[in-house]
Amino acid sequence: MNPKYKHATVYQIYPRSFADSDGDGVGDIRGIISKLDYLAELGVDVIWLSPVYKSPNDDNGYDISDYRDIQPEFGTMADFDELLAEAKARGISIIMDLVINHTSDEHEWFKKALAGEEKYKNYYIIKKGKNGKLPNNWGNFFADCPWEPFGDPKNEEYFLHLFSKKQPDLNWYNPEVYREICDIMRFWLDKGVAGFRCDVINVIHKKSFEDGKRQLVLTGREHYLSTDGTHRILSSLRRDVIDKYDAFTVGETVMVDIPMARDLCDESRRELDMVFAFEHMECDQIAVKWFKTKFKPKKLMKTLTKWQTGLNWNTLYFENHDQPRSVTRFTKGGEYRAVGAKMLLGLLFTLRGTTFIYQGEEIGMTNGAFDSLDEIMDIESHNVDKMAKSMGIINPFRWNLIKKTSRDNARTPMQWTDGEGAGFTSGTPWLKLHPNHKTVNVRRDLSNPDGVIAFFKKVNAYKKSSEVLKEGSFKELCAEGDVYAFERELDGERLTVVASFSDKTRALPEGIEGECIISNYEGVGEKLRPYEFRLIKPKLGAN
Ligand code: ISL
Repeated sequence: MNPKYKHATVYQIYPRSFADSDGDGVGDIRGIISKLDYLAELGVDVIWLSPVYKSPNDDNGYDISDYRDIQPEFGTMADFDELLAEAKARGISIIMDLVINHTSDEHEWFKKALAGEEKYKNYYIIKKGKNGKLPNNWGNFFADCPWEPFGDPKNEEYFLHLFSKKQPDLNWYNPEVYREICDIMRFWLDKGVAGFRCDVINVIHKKSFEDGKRQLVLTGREHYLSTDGTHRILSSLRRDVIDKYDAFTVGETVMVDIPMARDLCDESRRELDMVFAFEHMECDQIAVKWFKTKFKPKKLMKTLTKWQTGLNWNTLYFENHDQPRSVTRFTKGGEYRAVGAKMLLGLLFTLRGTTFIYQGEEIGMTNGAFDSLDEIMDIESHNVDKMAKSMGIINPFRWNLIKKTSRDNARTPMQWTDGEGAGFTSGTPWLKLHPNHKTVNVRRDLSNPDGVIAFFKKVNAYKKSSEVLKEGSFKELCAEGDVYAFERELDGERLTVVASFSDKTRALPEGIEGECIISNYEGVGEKLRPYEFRLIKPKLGAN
């Protein structure tokens, strides 16, 4: 693990929705530059920048048509260079999103493949149909079919796309693809970026194209999840590129279990520094993420403990651009929105691991206020609607499903002020603004000494100053009902954390006493108030 980034506070920016400098309704790089002082003030060390590369935008930049150019609506390469320099001047590093499972179908490689150039056909996964049918029975991440006819239909050739049909999967058996991606990585590292968040990195290598075992979703995944081939590619990328720059990588690893995660970031194998696991994000769903069920705190707490004790080093996150907002998912919101947001942030800074914050989480932004599918832009949500329709699910039910799960819930424009356009844009925002920006916004929160941001800063600064929080071991003390408590310990020094997931008063778990150092409430009562969070220095001899 690269020690430079182990204890960093990482802040994810989804450029489209962060800050718009030119009034076209879409966030951009100059907008980000204008907010760097704010990020420095929060105590952010690293920015993870979601894709800013040239893209036809079928999946908001995760479909890249030129890895060495900037999406014009985000600005120019000169803007990017300035962002990097300005961030550096404030002690902030930038990691890029590395999307190398697939390109856009508008990438020149795919265009040349379509034009019949064998060299480039071999950059993608193109297979013959089987007896007039598709090459295999696999599923697709976006509720679609993963095979699309390639070129002239009479050739009966199909290309694989695990995501949208505008995102053809790359052929990682081809050493040319490996060389191209190494060059792209060097291009950005030479500019001075600190590393990469590697998109769906544990599915890039497919070990066979046989039919898969029938599953509710993603039939066929046993053929590509964390294969030996992927391990080999990752260690080569590390040796040939990452290590030469002292860079840092965090892998987005879908459907990963603990043994897989251990292998992917095992120090001796030298593959990734750390991984994003998903299991704790599944605690309010039935079987698939599109079927949400009532949130059960115990399931979340038990899953957190399972990963804290099962994996030596975790990424700590509750939000990103693919997940609904945590304050909506894991608390009742309403009058408890701010206190709940603080409690969740408290956990992100006191569990063992590297803290990742998603834009807006620091003010407790909530799920979007969408009224119908017409207001949703996310391709995944539209595909899910089509799929549900084909299954005979009628509309109020379909919308109910999508409203809660759509990735657009996290993509509504950042709420900077209570003004028109929420201080995000002077034009018409690309995605509906949440009307609660009138009260939930950065300016207002900053002016409140008890605001969510003030709490964020306090707990972030505390973590930076505390070896116990940074390096200490983890031990669960309580995960009963809706109260979570754990201990962090280093060389005999201990800290205890208590967090309530209840909107009612709760008893403090037995045996927990000491001086409360940080809390999301005034004063310390005998009982835990709704969503109360406490960081406690235990009395000597207690516990
Ligand atoms: O949203 C999801 C998790 O709940 C997944 O289905 C998601 O698509 C998966 O985590 C992969 O995500 C990444 O790759 C996608 C892109 O759409 C996502 O935005 C990105 O984070 C394809 O590049």
